[in-house]
Amino acid sequence: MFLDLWIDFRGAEVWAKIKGRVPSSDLVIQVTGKQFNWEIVYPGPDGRLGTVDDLQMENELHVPVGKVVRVALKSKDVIHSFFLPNLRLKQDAVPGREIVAWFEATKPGKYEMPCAELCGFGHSGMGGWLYVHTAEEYENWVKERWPEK
Ligand SMILES: [Cu+2]
Repeated sequence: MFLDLWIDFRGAEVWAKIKGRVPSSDLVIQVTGKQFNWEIVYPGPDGRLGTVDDLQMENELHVPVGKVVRVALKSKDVIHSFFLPNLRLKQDAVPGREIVAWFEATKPGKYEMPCAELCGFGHSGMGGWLYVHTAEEYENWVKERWPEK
């Protein structure tokens, strides 16, 4: 009983840190679940979503290492769950809502990005990859996508 309360007491602080205060982010990316893909929209050089330089990709989330990334999660059909097991992040994507999640990847690499909510017959194949790039790699990736005119 005491231990349980202690966990609740200590856990509340951690929960508040992770879920309560979203730190100011370096990058905002929109991730939309739809049967059976993750649709990823990057804001482009202007840093704003919903503008002409947005770029859409399927199942590939590219981010720089050591930066706070804000994910605006949506769903086009049913409930999906955005899961980055290596980063201990799991958040439902719910139709009709935009839910903000965030992470800061500390190690470059390629990590699994499955859907963790049974969302239909194609659920088991629904997944993508999180690519965490070094600062230099990321810069090159951006240059390739948005070459300056
Ligand atoms: Cu799904």
